[in-house]
Amino acid sequence: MARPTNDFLAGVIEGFYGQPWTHAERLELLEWMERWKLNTYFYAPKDNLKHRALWRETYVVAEAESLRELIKACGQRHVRFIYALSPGLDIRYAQLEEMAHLQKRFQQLLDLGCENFSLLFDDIPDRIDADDLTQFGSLASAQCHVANTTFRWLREKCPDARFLFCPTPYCGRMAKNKLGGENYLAIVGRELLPEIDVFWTGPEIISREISVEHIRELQTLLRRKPVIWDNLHANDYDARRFFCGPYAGRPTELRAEVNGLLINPNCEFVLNYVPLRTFAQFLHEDGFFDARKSYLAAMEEWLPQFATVGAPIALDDLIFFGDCYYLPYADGPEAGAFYERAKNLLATNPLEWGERAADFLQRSGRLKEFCQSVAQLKQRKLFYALSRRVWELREELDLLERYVVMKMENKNQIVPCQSDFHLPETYRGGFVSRLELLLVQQFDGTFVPQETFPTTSPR
Ligand code: GDL
Repeated sequence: MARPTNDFLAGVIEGFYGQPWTHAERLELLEWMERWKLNTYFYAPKDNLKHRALWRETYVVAEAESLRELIKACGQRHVRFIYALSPGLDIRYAQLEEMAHLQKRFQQLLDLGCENFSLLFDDIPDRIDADDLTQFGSLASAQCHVANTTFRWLREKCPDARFLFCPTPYCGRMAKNKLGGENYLAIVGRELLPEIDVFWTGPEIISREISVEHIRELQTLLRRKPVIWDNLHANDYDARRFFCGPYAGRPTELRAEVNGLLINPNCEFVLNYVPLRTFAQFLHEDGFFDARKSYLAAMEEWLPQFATVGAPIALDDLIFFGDCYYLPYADGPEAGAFYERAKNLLATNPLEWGERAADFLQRSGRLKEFCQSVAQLKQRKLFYALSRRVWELREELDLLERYVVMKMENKNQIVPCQSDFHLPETYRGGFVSRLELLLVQQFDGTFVPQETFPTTSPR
């Protein structure tokens, strides 16, 4: 298996919704990237106004200077800086002024030292206005026209510029649902200049797995190898979670089928050490990539960041905690086993428990202690990133412990279980929590109103 050459885009997309990373965080990222031989940083923070909502507006001096510094820092760290704009919310494809706006925006970046660019058309309304339709015939053609024109203009100024395009349907499910219109991807395959790279997130937006077969099918349609925009560790869609598990679910053979692999990780920069470290290992692995082994090694490297003003945190405890926030589709093995234990205690008679309750209480206690010591982290940014999650985890562990103890003490007699720390409205309270309860998701993914959801006991 060939290792990625320098043409292969290997690195990080800052492409999530929510608060963008700070300048200092980006500089730290570049330090990691140089150390781990990641060669690309892709700038696309969704909620930076001038990236998307106000894509026509140029930067003021202070903003431009900070980008200039970042571009320079990328150069010093041997990292390719790619600048993206997302004009798709309101661009009128047929109007010449819009092309002028794009060029003016990219020209400002060229002047700041940037040499690589991208146009993103993800997460935009799936429609095209009448004028554009008359001129181009389809959304895909309209977007290709804008991308090709911008690319040609750019290559005159910068002959080696890399240019990437994110289609409106950017995963298997969207393509199947014909997002963007009939034959969208085939049109892109035909009409987008072959030098332009095309992003793809896999079968889903958040893909559990990305197989070689899946990508080969896409290559035929796109007439090129895609660049993977990997959302495996993105957490912008769920405020309660973050993902510090290993890069997983992609075979190393995938590397030869794509023009690049870029990872769009957790919003909280400090939580990305293990995702990025294991991702870099995956990219450079010559033999078999063992995701769990890579995770355990990366956790050991991450541990020093967990220095506290009190007692030291043990690696085993950090791993147990990390297993609770592993990957979107999987708990880490320790968390998985803990969950099964808890579930089993709730479902069985204490007379059958043997040592199982004591074992559960011991593990729960360990996890709660970890949550408590997080408040003593010297690195406050890391604590702030974790504080709401550990609060919530502790609260659930507390409640489960109470229930298990109640069951044990009452020898399986059902007595009301109450807790002064888990009171109605302040515990799992609020409007959104109530909305969440209205529709229940079944195992096959479909939703039913709560009353019609089949329960185990008759109502
Ligand atoms: C998306 C968005 C991305 C977001 C991610 C996870 C792409 C191409 N676009 O659909 O900005 O962070 O999902 O929520 O992935």
